[in-house]
Amino acid sequence: MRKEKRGGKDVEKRESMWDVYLRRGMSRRSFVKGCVALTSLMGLSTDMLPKVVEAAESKPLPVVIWIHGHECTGCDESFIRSGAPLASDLILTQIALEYDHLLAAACGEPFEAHLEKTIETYKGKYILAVEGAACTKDSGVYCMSGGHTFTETLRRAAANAAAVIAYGTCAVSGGIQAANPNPTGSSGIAQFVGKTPLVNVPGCPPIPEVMTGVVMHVALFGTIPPVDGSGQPKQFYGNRIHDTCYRRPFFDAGMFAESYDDAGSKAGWCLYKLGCRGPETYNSCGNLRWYQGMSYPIQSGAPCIGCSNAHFWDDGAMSERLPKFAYPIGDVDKIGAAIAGVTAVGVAAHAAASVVQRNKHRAEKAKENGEQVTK
Ligand code: FSX
Ligand code: SF4
Ligand code: F3S
Repeated sequence: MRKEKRGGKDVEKRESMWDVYLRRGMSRRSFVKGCVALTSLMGLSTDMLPKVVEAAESKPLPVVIWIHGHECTGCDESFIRSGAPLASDLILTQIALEYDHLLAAACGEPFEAHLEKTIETYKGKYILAVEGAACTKDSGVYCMSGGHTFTETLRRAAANAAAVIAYGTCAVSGGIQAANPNPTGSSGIAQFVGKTPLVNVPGCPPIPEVMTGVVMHVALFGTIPPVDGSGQPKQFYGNRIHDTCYRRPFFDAGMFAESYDDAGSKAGWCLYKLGCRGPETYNSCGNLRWYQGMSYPIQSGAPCIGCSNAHFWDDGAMSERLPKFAYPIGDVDKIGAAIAGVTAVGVAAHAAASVVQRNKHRAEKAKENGEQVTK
């Protein structure tokens, strides 16, 4: 917030991203670089860069209120490790984070009073980020903060927000709290959001840059980004993990790791037989990865557990077993239909084709190395 003269009077003006760069003595070049990064993060073409620069120069920093329900806080932990932009840059120069249970230094009554003041002052203008599930059993008493149930605060804060972002699978569909037997009656937050536009950003945790892209889209353009039928930004949830997986050629060749640490796993063979849910999971992990593109579960040798899917805990996410659904190898691009229509014959054909292809590959490799082959 800074003061400016209007009609001879001092009035408070909320700073834009450019104002913050100026105040901090940062160069125009680094401002434009920041805008370029945001443009790409939002999935916009470079033609849109002038519009992003213009908005970042003129629009006030988006006020963000960030609340937490039932969860493990992994989503925020993921967010503060955002690499592009760095979380510190985002928080200090690109958003006005007014309230966050995890990151706030303040606590107690002044902190809670600040939440109420922020809701009142920025009515209809702030972005509400919500992590964690809504606890509904016994009027929500199993999740309270500042003397209010989480659901009460959520309802009030959502009703006055410009947009709500459900950040993490818990907020989207209940997550681990909602896993059977769901003792606290936990659910996703949608039923408490009312008519305010809602964007779902699932993942346990989600990729931090996805959250940044969504927040900045709302902030700079005043609308939520294009979403699919599940309310998820198309830009980030348009592909299955399987579609962008670097182990995919091994899936297609029928070459599967049999255990987490066998030679096949280390050589990058497909993790399907270890329970990989990549064929049924929509997320950007294969493209964006974590920690400035360093890695993601499959790259670290762990099968995708489908953490952006609703109810993935009840679907045996952590068990070493074949996925619930098995796919005929030729049908991987028609997965929705294949899930419903797959037959035992198709699965057997898949398995047989896999073995034939794998043995052929082994024989070729052995021949190259001048070795005997055992089947
Ligand atoms: Fe859930 Fe997030 Fe998983 Fe944890 O806030 S999506 S349990 S990473 O922390 O809500
Ligand atoms: Fe990658 Fe999993 Fe698909 Fe195999 S099944 S290609 S490991 S996403
Ligand atoms: Fe989750 Fe699968 Fe990505 S487990 S982090 S959606 S690879």
